[in-house]
Amino acid sequence: MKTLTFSVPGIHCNHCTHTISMELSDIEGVSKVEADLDTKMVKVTLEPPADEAKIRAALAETNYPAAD
Ligand SMILES: [Cu+2]
Repeated sequence: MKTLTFSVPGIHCNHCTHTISMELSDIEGVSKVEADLDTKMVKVTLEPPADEAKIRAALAETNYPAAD
């Protein structure tokens, strides 16, 4: 299990953080999602089969792409 942090510039309100949390939590292997409105950072605790690429893909699909 590891924790990855993503910068998501598109976060602008609590609805955004809620949407991101819901979408990422649906991914198998993701155990915890913390999306922060102030820092626009998303912290994800995961284990296989979830990985960084899957989280990035899900963020992009939800229209909240992670910054590089
Ligand atoms: Cu919003």
